[in-house]
Amino acid sequence: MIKEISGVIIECVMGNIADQPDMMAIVNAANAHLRPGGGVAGAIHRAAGPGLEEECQKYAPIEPGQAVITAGYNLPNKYVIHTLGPVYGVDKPEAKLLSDCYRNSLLLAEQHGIDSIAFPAISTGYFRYPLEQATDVALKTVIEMIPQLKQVKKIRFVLFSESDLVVYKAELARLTGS
Ligand code: AR6
Repeated sequence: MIKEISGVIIECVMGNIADQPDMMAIVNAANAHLRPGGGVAGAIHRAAGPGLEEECQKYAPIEPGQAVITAGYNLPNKYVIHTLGPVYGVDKPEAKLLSDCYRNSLLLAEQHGIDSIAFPAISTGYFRYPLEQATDVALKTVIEMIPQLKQVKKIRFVLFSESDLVVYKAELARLTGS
């Protein structure tokens, strides 16, 4: 599914965040210590190689909602933006912290001249944020940011299952009135 809002393309696809070769940056659903871990972080660190973890140690630990940027190492992407989502039911207020992840990642992308960026569904795996609620926060935050974006021209949401993709598509259609 592809939508264009004020010259910025928003896409929702099913796939692996570590296999998005046409994106200048990908976003990591990181842990506070910026270590490999499982899920998205594990896939990204495996594909990037040990240089990524080494650079990450300069910035760790990070707080929920914060984002930091590194090179992409063996990934096909120039940059990785690492952000720490809230653990649902623990880090509060969850919606604000999750929104901060998307906003701060996009602000870093703007500062680094990034024209295309792919996001996973932050916090919806090990951190147990309910997918529908997290989707609402993710898409609303990105759409709100569009008027401020001068560098970012393409934003891709990469979902790990067909059922997650269905939720994203429905929410994007609802928010964009089509
Ligand atoms: N590509 C795209 N999406 C994925 C992939 C992938 N390769 N792998 C999982 N997902 P999670 P979190 C989906 O757990 O909830 C880690 O251990 C997954 O189905 O990666 O923010 C870190 O080290 C889910 O929908 O991130 C942290 O400790 C979404 O991506 C902690 O988990 C996020 O799942 C972060 O937890």
